[in-house]
Amino acid sequence: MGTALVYHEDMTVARLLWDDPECEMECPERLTVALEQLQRRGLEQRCLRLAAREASEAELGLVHSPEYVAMVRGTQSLGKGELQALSGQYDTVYFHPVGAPQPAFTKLHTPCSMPLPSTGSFGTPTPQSTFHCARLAAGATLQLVDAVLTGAAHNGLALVRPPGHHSQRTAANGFCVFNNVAIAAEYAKQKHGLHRILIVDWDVHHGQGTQYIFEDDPSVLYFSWHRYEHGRFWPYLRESDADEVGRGHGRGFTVNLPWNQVGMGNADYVAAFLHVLLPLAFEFDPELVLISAGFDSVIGDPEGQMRVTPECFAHLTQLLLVLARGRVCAVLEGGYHLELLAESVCMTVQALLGDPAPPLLGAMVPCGSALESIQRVRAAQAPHWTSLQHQDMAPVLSPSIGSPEARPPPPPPAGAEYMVAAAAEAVEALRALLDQLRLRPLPPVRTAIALTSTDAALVLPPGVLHQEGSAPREETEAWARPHEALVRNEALTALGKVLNLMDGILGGQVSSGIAATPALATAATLDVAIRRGLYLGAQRLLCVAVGQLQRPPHLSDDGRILWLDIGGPEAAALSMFHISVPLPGATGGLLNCVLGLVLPLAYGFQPDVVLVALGPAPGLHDSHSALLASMLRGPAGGRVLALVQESKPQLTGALARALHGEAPPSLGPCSAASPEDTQALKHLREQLEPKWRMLQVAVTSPGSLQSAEGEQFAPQN
Ligand code: X5A
Ligand code: ZN
Repeated sequence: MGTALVYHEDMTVARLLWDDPECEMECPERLTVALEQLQRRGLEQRCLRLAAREASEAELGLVHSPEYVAMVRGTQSLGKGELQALSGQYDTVYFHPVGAPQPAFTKLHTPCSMPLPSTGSFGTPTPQSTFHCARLAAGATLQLVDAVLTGAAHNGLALVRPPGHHSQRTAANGFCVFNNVAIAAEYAKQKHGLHRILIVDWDVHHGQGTQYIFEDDPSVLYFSWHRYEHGRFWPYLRESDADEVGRGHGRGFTVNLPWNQVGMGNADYVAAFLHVLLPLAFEFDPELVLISAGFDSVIGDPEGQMRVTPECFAHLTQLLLVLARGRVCAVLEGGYHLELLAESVCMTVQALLGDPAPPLLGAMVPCGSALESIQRVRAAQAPHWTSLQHQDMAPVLSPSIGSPEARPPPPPPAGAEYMVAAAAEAVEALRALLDQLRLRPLPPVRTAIALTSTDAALVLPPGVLHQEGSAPREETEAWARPHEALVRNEALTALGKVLNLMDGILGGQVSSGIAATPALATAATLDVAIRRGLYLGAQRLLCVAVGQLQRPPHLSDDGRILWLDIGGPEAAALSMFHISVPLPGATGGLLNCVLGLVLPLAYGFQPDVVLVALGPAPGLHDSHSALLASMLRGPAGGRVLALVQESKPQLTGALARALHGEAPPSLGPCSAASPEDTQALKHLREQLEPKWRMLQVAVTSPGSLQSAEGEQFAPQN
């Protein structure tokens, strides 16, 4: 079990053979640089490597018409001139002939060069055409789905080209020949009997091909964000806007989040996941998640012109891994800046492997245009999704898009030279940030657990280490001093281990830890852990206290500690850094609380470390605690310390697996939030939104955008 990586070097053969500035970016090096970087980082070696097979004609027929498949097959008998003419019949597509001269570029030795299966009804294998490559791309995706659905792998990535998401039933489009992800979704339904599949299209372009294929199908939830600019960006479609929600039985199962400006960054993307995709995804409860994983939204990409940094893809992946019991298949789509494509692919694979994601750097404040888009899609989808109902306070803005006829004609494509220059500039700006990330290597130990003698028999998940070390006794006593709850020998022993764990986490030896404490010592231990964290130099510390844990009275309110009490007596923001919310009763209420409050605050605060403490009466199901713990790995770069009471082996085991990167158990179909819980959350968010901008799901008022800038407490990185 683990992460599958599906690839075949034959997919590097197809390339553009004539002059076409719009098509030349879709080049073979996209695959080779990505694979090379995976190898250099030692990530490829950690994956279960699978050689891609070709999809059969029947498999292509799950989505495409027989005539279209025959047309693509027919390209094998055409010469270069005829192919160029044929390519011109489609929008931004090129076909590669059979037997064209191999370009001179360094071939990688890949582990995937096993012989191809014979091609059955397709006759003699013709291993150099677009047809062959495109069948491998679809086949690779199917193999990945097979591996994940048979349990041979937990999750995986298919490194493929040509990409797929623009391809339609009877048409190639936007470099795409066969719709790899759509074929895989249909295959998962028919061959594996699945009923609910989520497709997350994070490529910067709208996967209109995928949208058309599933627009009336309620068994496939299709989510896409895309550069749109009010319809002025390719593919210039009215149906890419937020008000397209699907048709017939499929209404509510197409979710479009159009970006009307370029330059969207990490805060915008994380906000879109927390406030749009994830609430719907949990309510949908998918059995499988397919990612149309294009990386053309990364900073420096000439197509996207966005500002997302590569590590954001680790966060997006992690956020999706809590769905469908972690059955996540990522399939390459676009991505045209070679270096940043490779970096982003590495980040995605790292997250799939369960490594903690590097912290997101830079201000976590979504921009006004992103909020406007988020608001519009929430309004369009609210009739179809319980989780969006009764939540928003701001009135819905009137649509800003005119009819497609009224929009100005598309500008001429930017010259390749200009794009290269712009990309180079953006990458330079990013380099300092990337270097900063590399200075903080992954800790050698991913998860350590400190148990008391009561729990010594607990069977640990594989890979989780027992932590026996302790701070010296005298030192521990000195730290414990004000607390009566810590005078007992057992409590002191446990505290010594907690201090040692905290040192390990902030010192970079351990990523996350779990510590058991004797009953009634949890609150005092938490207090000491906080003080120790500050003493060790933590600038910002997030404390999530669940279930009757008193906030230590002397705790400073200077912005270094954000105290979040889940299960407090009432919804109250006593200050910007002291927030209390009652424990939601239903699963739906808990999800609203986690996605709509806890995670936006956590991502906005950018803590150095997260402390999660489960008090005497946590009132949460173990599966809910596990979900909370695994989602709180994101904001602090994986640095989480969880405190639990001893003698709760189920809970302790669930937390250990979650912090170690295992997918939390599925929550199943979720019950709707109670009106009281929804009210409480709304009340809190109203109070906190002006300060904590990641909470916003709407532009407050048209004029307030500029003046609000810079008001948020700004973390010093
Ligand atoms: C897969 C993908 C982009 C096509 C751009 C056409 N296609 N201007 O990223
Ligand atoms: Zn794209």
